[in-house]
Amino acid sequence: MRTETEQTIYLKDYAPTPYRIVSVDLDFKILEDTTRVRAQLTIEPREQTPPGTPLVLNGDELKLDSVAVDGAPLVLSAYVSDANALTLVEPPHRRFVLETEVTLNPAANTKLMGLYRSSGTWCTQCEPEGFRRITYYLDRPDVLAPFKVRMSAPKALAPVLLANGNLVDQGDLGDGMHYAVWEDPFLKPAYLFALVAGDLGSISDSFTTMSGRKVSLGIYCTHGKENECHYAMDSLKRSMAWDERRFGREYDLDVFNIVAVSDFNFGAMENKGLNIFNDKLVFAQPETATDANYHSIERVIAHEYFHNWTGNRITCRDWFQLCLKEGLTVFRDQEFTSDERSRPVQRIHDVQNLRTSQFPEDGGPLAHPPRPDSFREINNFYTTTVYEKGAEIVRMLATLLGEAGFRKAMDLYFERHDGEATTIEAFIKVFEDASGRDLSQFATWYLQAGTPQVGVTDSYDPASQTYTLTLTQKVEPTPGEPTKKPLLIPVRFGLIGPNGSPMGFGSVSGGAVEDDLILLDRDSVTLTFTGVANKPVPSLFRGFSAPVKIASNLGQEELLFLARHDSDPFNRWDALQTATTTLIANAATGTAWSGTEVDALRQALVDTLDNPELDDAFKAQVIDIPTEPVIGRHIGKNVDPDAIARARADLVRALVGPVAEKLESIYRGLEVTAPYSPDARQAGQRSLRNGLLNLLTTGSDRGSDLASRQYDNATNMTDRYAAMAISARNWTAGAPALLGDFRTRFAGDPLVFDKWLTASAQAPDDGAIERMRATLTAPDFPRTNPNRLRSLLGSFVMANPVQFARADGLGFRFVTEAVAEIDKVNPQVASRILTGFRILPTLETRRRDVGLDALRALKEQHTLSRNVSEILDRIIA
Ligand code: 0A1
Ligand code: ZN
Repeated sequence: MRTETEQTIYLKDYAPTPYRIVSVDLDFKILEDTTRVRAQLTIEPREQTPPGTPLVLNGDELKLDSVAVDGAPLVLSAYVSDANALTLVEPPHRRFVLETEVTLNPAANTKLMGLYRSSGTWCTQCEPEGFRRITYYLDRPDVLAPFKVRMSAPKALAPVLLANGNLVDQGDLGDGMHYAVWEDPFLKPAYLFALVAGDLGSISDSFTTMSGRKVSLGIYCTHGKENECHYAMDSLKRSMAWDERRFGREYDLDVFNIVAVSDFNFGAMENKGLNIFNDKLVFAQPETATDANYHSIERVIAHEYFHNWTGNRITCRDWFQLCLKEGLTVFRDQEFTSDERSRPVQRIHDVQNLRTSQFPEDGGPLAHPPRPDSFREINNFYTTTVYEKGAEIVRMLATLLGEAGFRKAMDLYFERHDGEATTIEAFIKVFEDASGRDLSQFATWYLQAGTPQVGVTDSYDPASQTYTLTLTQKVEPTPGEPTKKPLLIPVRFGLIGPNGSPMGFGSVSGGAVEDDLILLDRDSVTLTFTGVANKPVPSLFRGFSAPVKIASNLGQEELLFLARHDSDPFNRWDALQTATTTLIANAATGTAWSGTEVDALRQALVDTLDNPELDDAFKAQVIDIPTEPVIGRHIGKNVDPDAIARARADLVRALVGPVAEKLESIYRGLEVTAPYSPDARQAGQRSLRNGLLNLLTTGSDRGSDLASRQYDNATNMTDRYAAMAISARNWTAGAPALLGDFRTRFAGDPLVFDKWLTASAQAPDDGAIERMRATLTAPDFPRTNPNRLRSLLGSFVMANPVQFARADGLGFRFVTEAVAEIDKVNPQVASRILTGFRILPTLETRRRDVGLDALRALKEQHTLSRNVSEILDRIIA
């Protein structure tokens, strides 16, 4: 059952609009209950447009109050209008001004797209298609125009009036009203429009650019939260300096403002000169924010700021090109964080994230290419494939071109396309022109879905001192793509000799090798290395040089050898992850581990902990045992989450048992005594200590008490939250008490409530669903707030397979029922939660069947949004 249109949009149908928008003048009259929007659009036909071509402007839930052309009201026969469009049947064949008026009710806008109210503040979200909920417009990213915005509002309700660009006028209007006029000189697509009106506090600062211009910086927030905005401000200034240093990019307006709001569908939005943020990515103080929160704030502040060049100055021609701005900007924020903190630690963090969320997407029913060629609902394509795989593709370009070559290409990109709305093809062309390389095969990364699996076999011939390495690639079919082309896969590699040091070789033949880079460009490549004195251990995909799954031929002994000797820190980490995953996956599917294997793995972990040369953050990543969803993904089919959870806990117990005392003493020695600072070193120390607490809690009977003690004595949220979350995830004897205390201790702080919701949703106990149901149906649960809903339901579907994928179907049904309710309020949040069902094809039959039953019931019993229907149909198909 459904009502919304089911139309599919295709990239191949792209055509420019027949009319251009020359300039935009907007006038917002904001009153307590309604907002009147008057738009004056200066429009002209393109040269090729035949006279009499209708002009079709997009709308969404709009009601037209009046329409005029060049000041004269239009007669009824001259236009057609409904909620979704305004059509001028025969517009003048010259430049003209179209004036429309609509009235909005922002308080009723629970979809949080367009103009809405969040805790009383008026704010906007226009990407991708929210502007059409504000006024009739050519709402697509290739329509670029200069905007002038006048806004008036009651002074008492909205002393702060902000929009894009520079403030050019403001004043009093009498009757308690005032106004402001903002002008943005840069051409922009409507999705970058923003407006904020409200009673807000703020902090301010300034930044002097490399050419000596002074930019005023402001962060606006609810009164009383100003003190929690300083880390965001510091991150902003560091981002601005970094983009100058690393990419030669300078900020271009006199003002840069950020506003924190509590109701927001995503993390944040890069509106020109006026970024709007989910407040969880702005507010931080040690008592209520964790190190991970500080880390995300720094990253997202940088991400949105970097969009000013990659996204705003150069934008996307159409929404199929989304990864043009997103993949590139994620790559840039990852690089920023690597430079600001530790490169290997950041790389491991990013790859963990890729494997936890992107690989499952790419290997399941929701797989799609980073540059898709059709969609029903564009909001469903703000995915980890577009963002994170998109970033990996840019990283591979950087690997292929080298640092100087990459910078040269980026300079050419800015020079050639500044001020344009462009495409992935144009982006790749820049890299070809700057490097002289043919990247036509490489481009397949953007056009094809699925994670390649790379197979490895090798042999050594002592008589001729030759080493032979064969690499193969294969991509499983994905929805709509039964056959796959071979990709150009850059494999950064090294050979390691028996004594653990790097090994040279004479020559190499059989394939393309550039220094330490193998270019795997066919289904299979066999390389012959001569002059190899001993049998080497190959270290492949150093730094995770390509987003692939490696079916390594290395046994545990060789993996542990790499973990000890590889000069590449990423591969040291990865070798241990692979060794651990293999043991757990085998045990969960019936092949028990041997005592020797566990002893060897334990020794490798202990040696890492004892190594004085490694930093704490890295050690914490090494001792982090792969999560149940990651192991499930590794097994791939007939997955039984209970068996995985048991095997994982058994392995941790076997690993920890004999060294529990030692681990506890390291844990005790790592307590931070200095005053809290979110810096990488201190945060790393806490993450190692909490990683040990996690091991001890899963693997020994010491953990429960240690965690409760840590919870009670904690002086910051990082330690307190870790103690509670670890207790909950292991459902220790102390867990219910900690959850109870946490909830009351921080009652009244919504962002801390989110942490409670997450911890509670991830607990694997059989009471989890009842607890969640009680929370969700409590009369005071803020059921329109995306953060609350995602913290509870998003964490449940993504990180609690034991309860979500219960064989009795209770977990699935709980979620589909919640999704049906949420869909009525906010379709974007509902469809995002539903994507958790993408694990169905990997599950054992019984669970898969009850999961499909729940989805079919959702489809049959409810009228669903386009967002939810599209995801549902793709999973059921
Ligand atoms: N461009 C933003 C992401 C974003 C997308 C959609 C939104 O509302 C539906 C909000 C933000 C970014 O990459 O940060
Ligand atoms: Zn972005």
